[in-house]
Amino acid sequence: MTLHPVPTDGDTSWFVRDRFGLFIHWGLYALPARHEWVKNQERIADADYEKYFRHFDPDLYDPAAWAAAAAGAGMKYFVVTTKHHEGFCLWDSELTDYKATNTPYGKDLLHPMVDAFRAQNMKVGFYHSLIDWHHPDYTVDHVHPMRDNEAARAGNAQKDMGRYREYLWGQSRELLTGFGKVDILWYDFSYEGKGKEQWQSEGLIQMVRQLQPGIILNDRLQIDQDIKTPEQYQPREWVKVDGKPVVWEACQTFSGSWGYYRDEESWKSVDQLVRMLIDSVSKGGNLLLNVGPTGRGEFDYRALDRLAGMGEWMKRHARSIYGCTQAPDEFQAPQDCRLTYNPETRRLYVHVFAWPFVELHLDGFAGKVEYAQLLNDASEIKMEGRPDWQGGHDVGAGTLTLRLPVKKPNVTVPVIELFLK
Ligand code: JFZ
Repeated sequence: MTLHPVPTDGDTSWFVRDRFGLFIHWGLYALPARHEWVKNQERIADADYEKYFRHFDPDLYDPAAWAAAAAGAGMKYFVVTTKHHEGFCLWDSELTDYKATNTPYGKDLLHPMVDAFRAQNMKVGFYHSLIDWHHPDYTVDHVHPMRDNEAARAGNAQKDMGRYREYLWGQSRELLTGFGKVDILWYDFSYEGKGKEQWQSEGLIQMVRQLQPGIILNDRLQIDQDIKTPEQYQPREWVKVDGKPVVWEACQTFSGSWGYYRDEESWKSVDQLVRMLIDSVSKGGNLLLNVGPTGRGEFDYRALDRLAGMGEWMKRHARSIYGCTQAPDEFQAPQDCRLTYNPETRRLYVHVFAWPFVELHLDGFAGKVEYAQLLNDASEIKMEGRPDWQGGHDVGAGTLTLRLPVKKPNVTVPVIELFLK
């Protein structure tokens, strides 16, 4: 049978249909352009990091263009860093001066973004960092940029994490009351000493649910909520908690870092990215794919190239993604393939990662398929049982054999649509 994830408080009904979202990591770290953790990695003091605040001026920022690029790729929701670990805020928060409106740019970045993505019918998600390397009351520990600075560590005695918690709650309240319906809140992250006690996660979750009933909450407050968020890896099977399948979303980068990283050369290909999206859906999950916009406010050419390439594929294959999930157990994917399944239309999709020579053998499918076609051009794929020539070579009785064209169709990943009986 088809697997159903364990129900939770948030409304995940749209989320498990939409499957594909855009992550945006944008902040001052776009200027050093060498990782969103640069302040930490290079142990940069506030006074030295200040130069990025003084020079932040994304004059080419055009959120309508971002939203169009995302929608064109087939993405249905987005999640943007309202604040990352560096502490800089994209919106005009009343609780800090460390925000976009006080940079040379001088304007709120978040409202126009939310409007632009909503105009593309995309759902709205906020990533919000629990960690804060700028707030005066946030204590210096082993994960802090000033971890090796004795004076900074000594300063902990004067700090009050309770005040930081009020700031965290207060900003959460701003984000959940000032931007209309927020569909996802993606807190990040917790560890020993900076976790549910410090954030008072239980109360925070209550407040969030009261302000935005139905909102989807992630799993990084040290109390699991609606979704699990495997990061930078593809799970080998449907993600489970206590042995039960849950709603999950893999988050992935184009090139390794989340913030804009000019010199990174490890960009994934369109082909690889499309396969990652398929792979997630074939295991009942989503893909949240990240762009790190530049300090001028643009998606760089490599990101635009990948988004356009994915859109080219999605244009013809979206129906093997939206509304789809893992195939029922009785259908096992053949070698080099992934299966997805739409339980409403009862169509099964065979995604062929490596194009075989003319025959694709589907063990256990015999007698179950009414019609088969290539999804990209709706051309019929002929079906056979056991071939009667060459002694049926080595094909067993329960096997359905598809007769494929010799040449791989001219698409990134060809998909065969099977109409079940
Ligand atoms: C976190 C962030 O630190 C990172 O910058 C990015 O925003 C990503 C989506 O989320 O990444 C993590 C979080 C936790 C761990 C490692 C990376 N961890 O616990 O090892």
